[in-house]
Amino acid sequence: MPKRADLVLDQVKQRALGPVEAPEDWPLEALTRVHDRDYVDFLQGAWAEWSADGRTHDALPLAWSVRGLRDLVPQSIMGRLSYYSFDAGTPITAGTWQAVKGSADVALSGQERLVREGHRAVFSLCRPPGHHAAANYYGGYCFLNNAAIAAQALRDGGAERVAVFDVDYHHGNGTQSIFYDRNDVFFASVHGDPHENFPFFLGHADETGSGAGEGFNANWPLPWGSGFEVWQEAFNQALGRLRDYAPDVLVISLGVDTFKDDPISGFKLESDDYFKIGRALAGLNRPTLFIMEGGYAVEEIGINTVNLLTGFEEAA
Ligand code: 5XA
Ligand code: ZN
Repeated sequence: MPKRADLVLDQVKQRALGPVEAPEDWPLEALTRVHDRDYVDFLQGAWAEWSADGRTHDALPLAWSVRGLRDLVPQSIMGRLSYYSFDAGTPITAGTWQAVKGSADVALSGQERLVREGHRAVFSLCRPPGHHAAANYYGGYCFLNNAAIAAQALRDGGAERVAVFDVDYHHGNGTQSIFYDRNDVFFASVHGDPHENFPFFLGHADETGSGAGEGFNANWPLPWGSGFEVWQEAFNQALGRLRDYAPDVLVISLGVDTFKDDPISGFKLESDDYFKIGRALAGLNRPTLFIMEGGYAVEEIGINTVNLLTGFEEAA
């Protein structure tokens, strides 16, 4: 729903949060730093392949390789839609590649401005979101992982330690899996318990990283119905871990589907709570890149997003 981005942008402008700028076009190599090349090629060509046979409806997967089935890349476009996806809620349509490439460009341009122009913070109004997309699969409305692409670009630009803090209602399974065995990008997430929430198969508290990444992944799954007090306690614990990690740059996966009236989520945050979250994030005192993720309470999405950014701005 393009209106969602417009509503956020309206609030950014109304509250004069800062200059609004268009992104630059980035080379595909910036995407393949975190995504597999065959996956990016698939995304880029999927609609042309799908529509070549005269199909005009959205492309959706039909079957998945679950327990006992083989992990082979099928040849047909129908098979590869299944191979590269993990849910049935993320259709590919005529403008998908342009949209996801544009969204990644917004993230890449954001990190570049943060560093080059020495800003305290930059907000990348990415649409569609990215945190469910892994190195080689899409789902949850996400195709390219904007936060991970930006975090990697920050590393490549010279930041030694980057932290990604995901405050969206849903666990950022894609971001977690991309950095799971690394200690140069710390991932922390507060989210709805995957026992009862999408993405269901990642996001538990015992997922702490592997190999060199052991101890550099931290999850706070919370029950459906959690209000700000419960949420804030987990959030404060995450802040403590982030402070200990002392990243050179902080990336926030900013979803506002934690809002009490969000139609697909189960937390109970109020619009005013977002100011407090912004202030607390500013307390980490790091150059900070905000990457837009989810949020479906259409009337409030702009207000809540910009409340958080205003809280940050006032405290920074
Ligand atoms: O953060 N992720 C989302 O908001 C999308 C969840 C998709 C559920 N079908
Ligand atoms: Zn979400």
